[in-house]
Amino acid sequence: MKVDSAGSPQVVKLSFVLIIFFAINAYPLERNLIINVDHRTTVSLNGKWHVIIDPYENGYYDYRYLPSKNGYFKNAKARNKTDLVEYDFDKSEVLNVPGDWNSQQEKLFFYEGTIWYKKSFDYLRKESQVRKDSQGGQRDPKTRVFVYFGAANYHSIVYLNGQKLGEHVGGFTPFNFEITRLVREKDNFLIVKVDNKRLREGVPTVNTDWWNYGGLTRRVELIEVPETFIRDYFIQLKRGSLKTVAGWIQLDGKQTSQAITVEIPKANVKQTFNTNADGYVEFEFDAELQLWSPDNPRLYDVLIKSQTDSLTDSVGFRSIETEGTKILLNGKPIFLRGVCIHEQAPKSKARAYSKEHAETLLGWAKEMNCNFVRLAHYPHNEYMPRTADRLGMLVWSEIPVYWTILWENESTLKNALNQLTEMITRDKNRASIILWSVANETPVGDARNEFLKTLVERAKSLDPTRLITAAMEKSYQGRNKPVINDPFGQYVDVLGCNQYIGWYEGLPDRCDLYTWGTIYDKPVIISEFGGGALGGFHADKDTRWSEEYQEYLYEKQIKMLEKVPFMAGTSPWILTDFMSPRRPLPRIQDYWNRKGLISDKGKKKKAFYVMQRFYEKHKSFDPAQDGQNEQ
Ligand code: GCB
Repeated sequence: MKVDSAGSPQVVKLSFVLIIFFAINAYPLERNLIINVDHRTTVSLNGKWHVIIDPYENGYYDYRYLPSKNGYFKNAKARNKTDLVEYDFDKSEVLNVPGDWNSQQEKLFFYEGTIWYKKSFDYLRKESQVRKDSQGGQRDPKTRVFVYFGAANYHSIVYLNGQKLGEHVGGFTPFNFEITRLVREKDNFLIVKVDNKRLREGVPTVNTDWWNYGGLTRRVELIEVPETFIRDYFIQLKRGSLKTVAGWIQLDGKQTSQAITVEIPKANVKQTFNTNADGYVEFEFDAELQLWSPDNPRLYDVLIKSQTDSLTDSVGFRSIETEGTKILLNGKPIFLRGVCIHEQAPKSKARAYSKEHAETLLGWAKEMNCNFVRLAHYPHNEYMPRTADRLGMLVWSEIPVYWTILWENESTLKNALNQLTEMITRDKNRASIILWSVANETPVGDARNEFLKTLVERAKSLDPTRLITAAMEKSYQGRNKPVINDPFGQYVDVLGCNQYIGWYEGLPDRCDLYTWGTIYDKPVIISEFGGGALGGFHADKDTRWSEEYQEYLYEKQIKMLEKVPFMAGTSPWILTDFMSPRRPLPRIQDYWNRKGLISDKGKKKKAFYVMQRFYEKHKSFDPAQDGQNEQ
């Protein structure tokens, strides 16, 4: 085989064209995400999928490194004994979906690259009176069918029956493609190329502190909807009000002008509105509602009925605002008794994806007396905010704009904006979510400020009801005065501050020396603090990695933080140990970040009880009353 040298001008030019191509196609120009999948007619494609591990992307590129017309997505079979086909999905191994690949096979533990997934299925439409074309495709169907992915990490290209449906970039948000005309009654094959290679220009970028779990990490569903259907809607209390419900509805399909009713039967609400020629309507009405709160997580059935479709959701109503350094829930100050959580499945080396995982993780947080969780560092699966809604847990939800993103790269910004949009689109009706976070520990600088400001503007335009935050770092005014003065702070409603005094910065006693300050009249959440301990390792409080060191560190931190008058909440790092390639120390870390308050085996460490007691004692904690520190 004759192959061009890799650096030939032709190859360089083509790669450039390919980069532009991906940059344009990976982020949908139109918003088309279907929300509230749980309440729609769906058929699950979860289960065993055949996979081909393809580190050289041989199923995608030909030997000239051009996208091949006959890649693995064709699902070819040798038809006779002379045929040359060098792959066979049906003879290949299988992986479970949902699920990351790293935890399913030893050989995939560190794998970063492409794996092809294939699922075959038959599909009988709810509307069965459809005419068939010569290939078995369905003409003039009365319903529409979509394939929906809860998430796939990181870059996915999706094909049905050999034809490309589209692609998606970003490992933590959902996406869907319409397959109405391609799906057949028999023998469909859905093929997805999933590539989790880390990219310098990616979001997140190459360096993070969590495992880069690859694959179809969340559920895959077929969704069947009427020809014109309710694709998206926003229904929450209007900002600043405790009784005016405001929002909008977006139809998708040809019959755009329709009468739509919004009903909340338990609140005696029944209102009718008319969508415009774009299938869109904004609405507003007053209602007598019991407000949602951690103490009373009241959810109402909301029914949205158009002439062609109807959908229900379970929605809570509450307000969230700030006043000076306080956060107000339903008009009253609330102290956020929080904890950070990674999407690490409890007691396992896998990424969490299920309702049971969500219940365990949030159940542990409840046991610690939390009313708040910071879902770090990316949007978690939808069961988390849904479960938080039910349990009465306030939520900080975040996109993976983490550490050292390429601030000046246009496609990086587009990517971040797209992930932010998808996160807000999916979860904007969850009462539990009070904060959208646009970044974590990003280095101060003009390009970064501009980048993040653009994200804040987008978040506010998509959702005017919630507060915007970011986890930032402190600096010092003199030796013992940490101060919150990141210039980006001016653009957020609530300041997050991560600090590791007593772990990365001195020993726990150092906490005694510090008096905190801020330049902003805004609430501050100490969004991370903590240190590592190997569950079950006991020694004196000066011995690093012992539970006693961690316990002492927490005691000292709490003593320091209780005196910070502008603190509106804390979310220590972190609920459970989580896997990270940055943590190789043998016999202590073994690729686990050990800062969990609960071990990888599900056992509570001593520091867990320190937090539990602190939160118990301070169920109505108000640092502005209790604090002695000056600003
Ligand atoms: C941080 C990061 C978090 C890390 C943590 C640590 O500041 O925000 O992602 O995992 O520190 O353990 O060092």
